[in-house]
Amino acid sequence: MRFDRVIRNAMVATASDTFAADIGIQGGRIVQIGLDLPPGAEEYDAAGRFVTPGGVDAHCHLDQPMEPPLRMADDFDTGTRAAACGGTTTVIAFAAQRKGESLRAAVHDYHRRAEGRAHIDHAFHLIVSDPTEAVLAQELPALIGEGYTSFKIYMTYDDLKLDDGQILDVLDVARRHDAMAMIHAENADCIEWLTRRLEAGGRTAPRFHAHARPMLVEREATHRAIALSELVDVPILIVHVSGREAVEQIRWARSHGLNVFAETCPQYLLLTADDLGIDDSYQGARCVCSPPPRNRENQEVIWQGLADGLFTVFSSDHAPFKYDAPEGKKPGGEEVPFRHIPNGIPGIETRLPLLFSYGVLDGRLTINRFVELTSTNPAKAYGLHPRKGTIAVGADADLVVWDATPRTIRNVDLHHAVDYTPYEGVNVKAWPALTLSRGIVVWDGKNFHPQGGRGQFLRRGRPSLLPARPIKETP
Ligand code: DUC
Ligand code: ZN
Ligand code: ZN
Repeated sequence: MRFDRVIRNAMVATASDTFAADIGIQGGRIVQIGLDLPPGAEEYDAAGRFVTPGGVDAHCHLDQPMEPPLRMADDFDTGTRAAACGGTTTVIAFAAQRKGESLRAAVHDYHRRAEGRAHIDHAFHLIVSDPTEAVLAQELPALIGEGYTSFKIYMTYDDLKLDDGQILDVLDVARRHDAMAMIHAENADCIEWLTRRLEAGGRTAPRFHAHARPMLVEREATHRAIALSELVDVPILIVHVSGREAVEQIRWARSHGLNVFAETCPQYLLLTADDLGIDDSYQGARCVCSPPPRNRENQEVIWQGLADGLFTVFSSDHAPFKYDAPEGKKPGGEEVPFRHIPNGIPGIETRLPLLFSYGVLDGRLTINRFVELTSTNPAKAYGLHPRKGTIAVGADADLVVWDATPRTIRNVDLHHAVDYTPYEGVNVKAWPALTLSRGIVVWDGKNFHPQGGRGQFLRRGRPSLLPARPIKETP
Protein backbone atom coordinates (compact mmCIF):
# COMPACT_ATOMS: atom_id res chain seq x y z
CA MET A 1 0.00 0.00 0.00
CA ARG A 2 1.28 3.46 -0.89
CA PHE A 3 0.31 6.00 1.77
CA ASP A 4 -0.52 9.60 0.92
CA ARG A 5 1.32 10.56 4.08
CA VAL A 6 3.13 8.90 6.94
CA ILE A 7 3.60 10.51 10.34
CA ARG A 8 6.71 8.77 11.50
CA ASN A 9 8.11 8.27 15.03
CA ALA A 10 4.96 9.47 16.77
CA MET A 11 4.30 9.09 20.47
CA VAL A 12 0.63 8.37 19.87
CA ALA A 13 -1.68 9.37 22.71
CA THR A 14 -5.33 8.35 22.77
CA ALA A 15 -7.84 8.49 25.61
CA SER A 16 -6.66 5.07 26.73
CA ASP A 17 -3.09 4.43 25.51
CA THR A 18 0.28 5.98 24.81
CA PHE A 19 2.61 4.15 22.42
CA ALA A 20 5.30 4.70 19.79
CA ALA A 21 4.17 4.15 16.19
CA ASP A 22 4.06 5.42 12.64
CA ILE A 23 0.67 6.48 11.27
CA GLY A 24 -0.17 5.74 7.63
CA ILE A 25 -2.77 7.97 5.95
CA GLN A 26 -4.63 7.44 2.73
CA GLY A 27 -7.68 9.19 1.34
CA GLY A 28 -7.97 11.36 4.44
CA ARG A 29 -8.20 8.41 6.80
CA ILE A 30 -5.84 6.53 9.07
CA VAL A 31 -5.28 3.20 7.31
CA GLN A 32 -2.41 1.73 9.29
CA ILE A 33 -0.72 2.20 12.65
CA GLY A 34 2.48 0.28 13.19
CA LEU A 35 6.24 0.22 13.35
CA ASP A 36 8.46 0.85 10.30
CA LEU A 37 5.63 1.55 7.87
CA PRO A 38 6.61 1.76 4.19
CA PRO A 39 7.19 5.24 2.74
CA GLY A 40 4.39 7.64 1.95
CA ALA A 41 4.15 10.26 -0.80
CA GLU A 42 4.63 12.79 2.01
CA GLU A 43 6.62 12.08 5.14
CA TYR A 44 6.59 13.88 8.47
CA ASP A 45 8.99 13.00 11.26
CA ALA A 46 7.29 13.60 14.60
CA ALA A 47 10.65 12.78 16.25
CA GLY A 48 9.09 11.15 19.31
CA ARG A 49 6.72 14.03 20.04
CA PHE A 50 3.16 13.49 21.24
CA VAL A 51 0.61 13.02 18.48
CA THR A 52 -2.99 13.37 19.62
CA PRO A 53 -6.34 13.23 17.81
CA GLY A 54 -7.37 16.64 16.49
CA GLY A 55 -9.37 18.60 19.01
CA VAL A 56 -13.15 18.57 18.93
CA ASP A 57 -14.40 21.93 20.20
CA ALA A 58 -18.00 21.12 21.01
CA HIS A 59 -18.98 24.57 22.23
CA CYS A 60 -18.22 27.57 20.08
CA HIS A 61 -20.26 30.39 18.66
CA LEU A 62 -19.47 31.44 15.09
CA ASP A 63 -21.42 33.98 13.04
CA GLN A 64 -24.48 33.48 15.19
CA PRO A 65 -27.19 35.99 14.19
CA MET A 66 -27.30 38.89 16.66
CA GLU A 67 -29.55 41.89 17.21
CA PRO A 68 -27.97 44.98 15.55
CA PRO A 69 -25.59 46.62 16.13
CA LEU A 70 -23.98 43.48 17.59
CA ARG A 71 -22.10 41.10 15.35
CA MET A 72 -19.77 38.22 16.12
CA ALA A 73 -16.23 38.86 14.94
CA ASP A 74 -15.62 35.31 13.70
CA ASP A 75 -17.46 33.52 10.96
CA PHE A 76 -16.80 30.00 9.69
CA ASP A 77 -13.73 31.25 7.80
CA THR A 78 -11.84 33.03 10.57
CA GLY A 79 -13.24 30.87 13.37
CA THR A 80 -12.19 27.56 11.82
CA ARG A 81 -8.86 29.10 10.75
CA ALA A 82 -8.10 29.96 14.37
CA ALA A 83 -9.33 26.55 15.53
CA ALA A 84 -6.98 24.73 13.13
CA CYS A 85 -3.97 26.80 14.19
CA GLY A 86 -4.64 25.78 17.79
CA GLY A 87 -5.00 22.08 17.02
CA THR A 88 -8.77 21.79 16.70
CA THR A 89 -10.05 19.88 13.68
CA THR A 90 -13.78 19.73 14.38
CA VAL A 91 -16.05 22.44 15.72
CA ILE A 92 -19.66 22.22 16.77
CA ALA A 93 -21.33 25.63 16.61
CA PHE A 94 -24.92 26.65 17.30
CA ALA A 95 -27.85 27.03 14.95
CA ALA A 96 -29.96 29.26 17.17
CA GLN A 97 -33.73 29.46 16.86
CA ARG A 98 -35.13 32.91 17.47
CA LYS A 99 -38.50 33.18 19.20
CA GLY A 100 -41.20 33.13 16.53
CA GLU A 101 -38.91 31.42 14.05
CA SER A 102 -38.96 27.76 13.08
CA LEU A 103 -36.01 25.56 14.01
CA ARG A 104 -35.76 24.53 10.39
CA ALA A 105 -35.34 28.16 9.30
CA ALA A 106 -32.51 28.62 11.84
CA VAL A 107 -30.74 25.54 10.52
CA HIS A 108 -31.19 26.63 6.93
CA ASP A 109 -29.81 30.08 7.65
CA TYR A 110 -26.85 28.62 9.53
CA HIS A 111 -25.91 26.31 6.68
CA ARG A 112 -25.89 29.36 4.42
CA ARG A 113 -23.45 31.07 6.79
CA ALA A 114 -21.09 28.06 6.90
CA GLU A 115 -21.30 27.11 3.23
CA GLY A 116 -17.97 27.29 1.42
CA ARG A 117 -16.13 28.91 4.33
CA ALA A 118 -15.01 26.26 6.81
CA HIS A 119 -11.41 25.05 6.75
CA ILE A 120 -12.16 22.07 9.00
CA ASP A 121 -15.11 19.75 9.60
CA HIS A 122 -18.04 21.10 11.53
CA ALA A 123 -21.45 20.30 12.89
CA PHE A 124 -24.33 22.25 14.44
CA HIS A 125 -26.04 21.92 17.78
CA LEU A 126 -29.55 23.37 17.78
CA ILE A 127 -30.59 26.09 20.25
CA VAL A 128 -34.24 25.65 21.13
CA SER A 129 -35.71 28.96 22.31
CA ASP A 130 -39.33 28.57 21.22
CA PRO A 131 -40.60 25.05 21.87
CA THR A 132 -43.98 25.31 20.15
CA GLU A 133 -46.16 22.28 19.52
CA ALA A 134 -44.76 22.06 16.01
CA VAL A 135 -41.18 22.22 17.26
CA LEU A 136 -41.76 19.54 19.91
CA ALA A 137 -43.84 17.18 17.80
CA GLN A 138 -42.26 17.59 14.39
CA GLU A 139 -39.28 19.83 13.82
CA LEU A 140 -37.04 18.76 16.67
CA PRO A 141 -37.57 15.00 16.22
CA ALA A 142 -37.07 15.34 12.46
CA LEU A 143 -33.85 17.34 12.84
CA ILE A 144 -32.47 14.88 15.40
CA GLY A 145 -33.17 12.15 12.86
CA GLU A 146 -31.27 14.12 10.24
CA GLY A 147 -28.12 14.20 12.35
CA TYR A 148 -28.52 17.27 14.57
CA THR A 149 -28.37 15.01 17.62
CA SER A 150 -27.87 17.61 20.33
CA PHE A 151 -29.41 20.88 21.39
CA LYS A 152 -28.80 23.57 23.94
CA ILE A 153 -31.40 25.13 26.17
CA TYR A 154 -31.02 28.23 28.29
CA MET A 155 -32.30 29.01 31.77
CA THR A 156 -31.26 32.66 31.33
CA TYR A 157 -31.12 35.41 28.67
CA ASP A 158 -34.55 36.94 27.89
CA ASP A 159 -34.46 36.08 24.20
CA LEU A 160 -33.50 32.44 24.77
CA LYS A 161 -34.64 31.23 28.17
CA LEU A 162 -37.20 28.49 28.74
CA ASP A 163 -39.35 28.08 31.84
CA ASP A 164 -39.31 24.81 33.76
CA GLY A 165 -42.38 23.41 31.97
CA GLN A 166 -40.82 24.13 28.61
CA ILE A 167 -37.56 22.53 29.70
CA LEU A 168 -39.45 19.38 30.72
CA ASP A 169 -41.15 19.27 27.30
CA VAL A 170 -37.87 19.64 25.45
CA LEU A 171 -36.05 17.12 27.64
CA ASP A 172 -38.80 14.65 26.91
CA VAL A 173 -38.05 14.99 23.19
CA ALA A 174 -34.37 14.31 23.93
CA ARG A 175 -35.36 11.18 25.83
CA ARG A 176 -37.68 9.85 23.15
CA HIS A 177 -35.39 10.61 20.23
CA ASP A 178 -31.93 10.02 21.71
CA ALA A 179 -30.46 13.51 21.66
CA MET A 180 -27.96 15.06 24.06
CA ALA A 181 -29.51 18.02 25.90
CA MET A 182 -27.05 20.74 26.88
CA ILE A 183 -28.15 23.16 29.58
CA HIS A 184 -26.97 26.69 30.36
CA ALA A 185 -27.71 26.79 34.07
CA GLU A 186 -28.14 30.26 35.60
CA ASN A 187 -31.27 31.55 37.35
CA ALA A 188 -32.66 34.35 35.18
CA ASP A 189 -34.91 35.96 37.80
CA CYS A 190 -32.13 36.17 40.38
CA ILE A 191 -29.83 37.77 37.79
CA GLU A 192 -32.48 40.32 36.82
CA TRP A 193 -33.22 41.18 40.46
CA LEU A 194 -29.53 41.62 41.27
CA THR A 195 -28.91 43.61 38.09
CA ARG A 196 -31.67 46.08 38.94
CA ARG A 197 -30.30 46.59 42.44
CA LEU A 198 -26.81 47.17 41.10
CA GLU A 199 -28.13 49.61 38.50
CA ALA A 200 -30.17 51.47 41.13
CA GLY A 201 -26.92 51.95 43.09
CA GLY A 202 -25.07 53.20 40.01
CA ARG A 203 -22.92 50.07 39.92
CA THR A 204 -22.87 49.46 36.19
CA ALA A 205 -19.16 49.01 35.38
CA PRO A 206 -18.15 45.71 33.72
CA ARG A 207 -16.94 44.19 36.99
CA PHE A 208 -20.49 44.24 38.36
CA HIS A 209 -21.45 41.64 35.77
CA ALA A 210 -19.86 39.11 38.14
CA HIS A 211 -21.84 40.54 41.08
CA ALA A 212 -25.07 40.04 39.16
CA ARG A 213 -24.25 36.38 38.48
CA PRO A 214 -22.82 34.97 41.71
CA MET A 215 -22.16 31.27 42.15
CA LEU A 216 -25.49 30.88 43.93
CA VAL A 217 -27.48 31.58 40.76
CA GLU A 218 -25.51 28.91 38.91
CA ARG A 219 -25.82 26.47 41.80
CA GLU A 220 -29.59 26.88 42.01
CA ALA A 221 -30.10 26.44 38.27
CA THR A 222 -27.75 23.46 38.17
CA HIS A 223 -29.71 21.83 40.97
CA ARG A 224 -32.99 22.52 39.16
CA ALA A 225 -31.69 21.26 35.81
CA ILE A 226 -30.63 18.02 37.50
CA ALA A 227 -34.05 17.63 39.12
CA LEU A 228 -35.83 18.28 35.82
CA SER A 229 -33.69 15.70 34.04
CA GLU A 230 -34.32 13.19 36.83
CA LEU A 231 -38.07 13.75 36.50
CA VAL A 232 -37.96 13.08 32.76
CA ASP A 233 -35.35 10.34 33.20
CA VAL A 234 -32.97 11.65 30.56
CA PRO A 235 -29.23 12.43 30.59
CA ILE A 236 -28.18 16.07 30.41
CA LEU A 237 -24.88 17.86 29.91
CA ILE A 238 -24.39 21.02 31.96
CA VAL A 239 -22.25 23.41 29.97
CA HIS A 240 -19.59 25.91 31.14
CA VAL A 241 -19.50 24.92 34.81
CA SER A 242 -17.57 27.62 36.65
CA GLY A 243 -16.91 26.54 40.22
CA ARG A 244 -17.41 24.60 43.41
CA GLU A 245 -21.12 24.98 44.13
CA ALA A 246 -22.17 23.74 40.69
CA VAL A 247 -19.59 20.96 40.87
CA GLU A 248 -21.07 19.84 44.19
CA GLN A 249 -24.52 19.56 42.62
CA ILE A 250 -23.12 17.45 39.79
CA ARG A 251 -21.20 15.20 42.19
CA TRP A 252 -24.40 14.70 44.16
CA ALA A 253 -26.27 13.76 40.98
CA ARG A 254 -23.59 11.29 39.95
CA SER A 255 -23.49 9.75 43.41
CA HIS A 256 -27.23 9.12 43.05
CA GLY A 257 -26.73 7.33 39.76
CA LEU A 258 -27.99 10.11 37.53
CA ASN A 259 -26.53 10.59 34.07
CA VAL A 260 -25.36 14.16 34.41
CA PHE A 261 -22.44 15.11 32.19
CA ALA A 262 -20.51 18.34 32.59
CA GLU A 263 -18.39 20.73 30.57
CA THR A 264 -15.92 23.37 31.64
CA CYS A 265 -13.78 25.87 29.75
CA PRO A 266 -10.35 27.56 29.99
CA GLN A 267 -11.74 30.77 31.47
CA TYR A 268 -12.70 28.92 34.68
CA LEU A 269 -9.12 27.70 35.10
CA LEU A 270 -7.16 30.79 34.19
CA LEU A 271 -9.29 33.90 34.73
CA THR A 272 -10.91 35.31 37.85
CA ALA A 273 -13.56 37.94 38.52
CA ASP A 274 -10.67 40.42 38.90
CA ASP A 275 -10.20 40.16 35.13
CA LEU A 276 -13.53 41.97 34.80
CA GLY A 277 -11.89 44.87 36.63
CA ILE A 278 -10.75 45.78 40.11
CA ASP A 279 -11.98 49.31 39.54
CA ASP A 280 -14.65 50.79 37.31
CA SER A 281 -12.50 50.78 34.17
CA TYR A 282 -14.20 49.56 31.01
CA GLN A 283 -11.26 47.31 30.05
CA GLY A 284 -12.86 44.48 32.01
CA ALA A 285 -15.60 44.26 29.35
CA ARG A 286 -13.16 42.02 27.49
CA CYS A 287 -13.72 39.25 30.03
CA VAL A 288 -17.48 39.62 30.45
CA CYS A 289 -18.88 36.15 29.88
CA SER A 290 -21.48 33.98 31.55
CA PRO A 291 -21.09 32.38 33.95
CA PRO A 292 -18.34 34.81 34.97
CA PRO A 293 -14.88 33.63 36.01
CA ARG A 294 -14.76 33.12 39.82
CA ASN A 295 -11.69 33.01 42.10
CA ARG A 296 -8.59 30.89 42.76
CA GLU A 297 -10.39 28.48 45.07
CA ASN A 298 -12.96 27.75 42.38
CA GLN A 299 -10.22 27.32 39.79
CA GLU A 300 -8.73 24.56 41.96
CA VAL A 301 -12.11 22.84 42.21
CA ILE A 302 -12.40 22.88 38.41
CA TRP A 303 -8.89 21.41 38.06
CA GLN A 304 -9.83 18.68 40.50
CA GLY A 305 -12.96 17.86 38.49
CA LEU A 306 -10.93 17.68 35.29
CA ALA A 307 -8.46 15.30 36.88
CA ASP A 308 -10.89 13.01 38.70
CA GLY A 309 -13.46 12.40 35.96
CA LEU A 310 -16.20 14.78 37.09
CA PHE A 311 -15.97 16.70 33.82
CA THR A 312 -16.82 15.02 30.57
CA VAL A 313 -15.71 17.65 28.07
CA PHE A 314 -13.50 20.71 27.89
CA SER A 315 -14.66 23.30 25.36
CA SER A 316 -13.78 26.88 24.54
CA ASP A 317 -17.23 28.58 24.60
CA HIS A 318 -15.59 30.84 22.00
CA ALA A 319 -18.00 33.78 21.68
CA PRO A 320 -16.07 36.37 19.69
CA PHE A 321 -16.81 40.07 20.04
CA LYS A 322 -14.29 42.78 19.28
CA TYR A 323 -13.48 44.99 22.24
CA ASP A 324 -13.06 48.35 20.54
CA ALA A 325 -15.95 48.14 18.12
CA PRO A 326 -19.54 49.32 17.87
CA GLU A 327 -20.62 45.78 16.91
CA GLY A 328 -18.74 44.35 19.88
CA LYS A 329 -18.07 45.21 23.51
CA LYS A 330 -18.84 48.90 22.93
CA PRO A 331 -22.29 48.61 21.37
CA GLY A 332 -22.95 51.55 19.05
CA GLY A 333 -19.51 52.88 20.00
CA GLU A 334 -20.44 53.49 23.65
CA GLU A 335 -19.13 52.22 26.96
CA VAL A 336 -22.40 50.77 28.19
CA PRO A 337 -23.71 49.45 31.53
CA PHE A 338 -22.72 45.81 32.05
CA ARG A 339 -26.26 44.62 31.26
CA HIS A 340 -25.71 45.63 27.63
CA ILE A 341 -22.18 44.26 27.13
CA PRO A 342 -22.34 41.25 24.81
CA ASN A 343 -21.38 38.13 26.75
CA GLY A 344 -18.49 36.04 25.58
CA ILE A 345 -14.75 35.78 25.15
CA PRO A 346 -12.59 34.33 22.39
CA GLY A 347 -10.69 31.10 23.03
CA ILE A 348 -10.99 28.70 20.12
CA GLU A 349 -7.26 28.80 19.29
CA THR A 350 -5.87 28.85 22.82
CA ARG A 351 -8.07 26.08 24.33
CA LEU A 352 -5.74 23.15 23.64
CA PRO A 353 -2.34 24.82 24.21
CA LEU A 354 -3.56 26.16 27.57
CA LEU A 355 -4.82 22.78 28.79
CA PHE A 356 -1.80 20.95 27.39
CA SER A 357 0.53 23.38 29.20
CA TYR A 358 -1.21 23.92 32.53
CA GLY A 359 -2.82 20.47 32.63
CA VAL A 360 -0.50 17.91 31.05
CA LEU A 361 2.93 19.54 31.25
CA ASP A 362 2.34 20.91 34.74
CA GLY A 363 1.38 17.42 35.92
CA ARG A 364 -2.31 17.97 36.69
CA LEU A 365 -3.69 15.71 33.93
CA THR A 366 -2.38 12.69 32.10
CA ILE A 367 -2.00 13.04 28.36
CA ASN A 368 -4.75 10.43 28.02
CA ARG A 369 -7.19 12.42 30.12
CA PHE A 370 -6.31 15.50 28.04
CA VAL A 371 -7.26 13.61 24.88
CA GLU A 372 -10.42 12.29 26.48
CA LEU A 373 -11.60 15.75 27.58
CA THR A 374 -10.71 17.67 24.44
CA SER A 375 -11.40 15.17 21.67
CA THR A 376 -12.69 11.68 22.48
CA ASN A 377 -15.47 12.55 24.90
CA PRO A 378 -16.83 15.48 22.90
CA ALA A 379 -16.93 13.17 19.87
CA LYS A 380 -18.76 10.54 21.94
CA ALA A 381 -21.10 13.00 23.62
CA TYR A 382 -22.28 14.38 20.30
CA GLY A 383 -22.36 11.40 17.98
CA LEU A 384 -19.07 11.81 16.07
CA HIS A 385 -17.08 8.91 17.49
CA PRO A 386 -15.17 6.91 16.20
CA ARG A 387 -14.84 8.87 12.97
CA LYS A 388 -13.62 11.77 15.14
CA GLY A 389 -11.94 11.84 18.52
CA THR A 390 -9.43 9.01 18.28
CA ILE A 391 -6.37 7.66 16.50
CA ALA A 392 -7.48 4.34 15.05
CA VAL A 393 -7.56 2.57 11.72
CA GLY A 394 -10.58 3.89 9.82
CA ALA A 395 -10.81 7.17 11.73
CA ASP A 396 -10.38 10.48 9.93
CA ALA A 397 -6.72 11.54 9.85
CA ASP A 398 -7.33 14.55 12.11
CA LEU A 399 -4.05 14.74 14.00
CA VAL A 400 -1.96 17.14 16.03
CA VAL A 401 1.80 16.94 16.61
CA TRP A 402 2.80 18.80 19.77
CA ASP A 403 5.89 20.98 20.04
CA ALA A 404 6.96 21.57 23.64
CA THR A 405 8.66 24.92 23.02
CA PRO A 406 7.62 27.69 25.40
CA ARG A 407 5.95 30.76 23.94
CA THR A 408 3.91 33.70 25.09
CA ILE A 409 0.37 34.18 23.84
CA ARG A 410 -0.03 37.45 21.92
CA ASN A 411 -3.13 38.45 20.06
CA VAL A 412 -1.08 39.50 17.04
CA ASP A 413 -0.04 35.86 16.61
CA LEU A 414 -3.57 34.45 16.77
CA HIS A 415 -5.80 33.83 13.78
CA HIS A 416 -9.26 34.83 14.96
CA ALA A 417 -10.79 38.17 13.94
CA VAL A 418 -11.08 39.49 17.50
CA ASP A 419 -8.94 42.46 18.55
CA TYR A 420 -7.84 40.92 21.87
CA THR A 421 -7.28 37.69 23.74
CA PRO A 422 -8.00 37.37 27.45
CA TYR A 423 -4.70 35.43 27.63
CA GLU A 424 -2.41 38.19 26.34
CA GLY A 425 1.04 37.67 27.90
CA VAL A 426 0.23 34.22 29.29
CA ASN A 427 3.10 31.75 28.88
CA VAL A 428 2.41 28.34 27.42
CA LYS A 429 4.79 25.42 27.21
CA ALA A 430 3.53 23.86 24.00
CA TRP A 431 1.75 24.58 20.75
CA PRO A 432 0.78 22.42 17.77
CA ALA A 433 3.69 21.93 15.37
CA LEU A 434 1.32 20.39 12.84
CA THR A 435 -2.43 20.08 12.43
CA LEU A 436 -3.86 17.68 9.86
CA SER A 437 -7.50 17.81 8.83
CA ARG A 438 -8.46 14.56 7.08
CA GLY A 439 -4.82 14.11 6.13
CA ILE A 440 -4.24 17.64 4.80
CA VAL A 441 -1.92 20.14 6.52
CA VAL A 442 -3.91 23.12 7.79
CA TRP A 443 -1.26 24.40 10.22
CA ASP A 444 2.49 23.71 10.06
CA GLY A 445 3.54 25.37 13.29
CA LYS A 446 4.23 28.70 11.61
CA ASN A 447 1.74 29.12 8.78
CA PHE A 448 -1.91 28.50 8.21
CA HIS A 449 -2.75 26.59 5.04
CA PRO A 450 -6.23 27.74 3.94
CA GLN A 451 -8.74 25.09 2.93
CA GLY A 452 -11.88 27.27 2.82
CA GLY A 453 -14.84 25.16 1.83
CA ARG A 454 -13.04 21.82 2.26
CA GLY A 455 -14.40 21.46 5.78
CA GLN A 456 -17.34 19.08 5.65
CA PHE A 457 -20.63 19.40 7.43
CA LEU A 458 -21.01 16.35 9.70
CA ARG A 459 -24.34 14.63 10.11
CA ARG A 460 -24.05 13.09 13.51
CA GLY A 461 -25.18 9.78 14.96
CA ARG A 462 -26.65 8.81 18.32
CA PRO A 463 -24.44 10.18 21.10
CA SER A 464 -22.56 7.15 22.34
CA LEU A 465 -22.41 8.49 25.90
CA LEU A 466 -26.18 8.04 26.14
CA PRO A 467 -26.94 4.84 28.01
CA ALA A 468 -28.20 1.92 25.98
CA ARG A 469 -31.66 1.26 27.32
CA PRO A 470 -35.23 0.83 26.16
CA ILE A 471 -37.40 3.94 26.13
CA LYS A 472 -39.92 3.97 28.96
CA GLU A 473 -43.19 5.82 28.94
CA THR A 474 -43.14 9.33 30.41
CA PRO A 475 -44.03 9.17 34.12
N1 DUC B 1 -22.15 32.74 27.62
C1 DUC B 1 -22.95 31.96 26.91
O1 DUC B 1 -23.81 31.31 27.46
N2 DUC B 1 -22.82 31.91 25.60
C2 DUC B 1 -21.91 32.68 24.88
C3 DUC B 1 -20.98 33.42 25.67
C4 DUC B 1 -21.21 33.49 27.09
O2 DUC B 1 -20.53 34.19 27.79
ZN1 ZN C 1 -24.22 29.21 27.63
ZN1 ZN D 1 -21.78 29.42 24.79
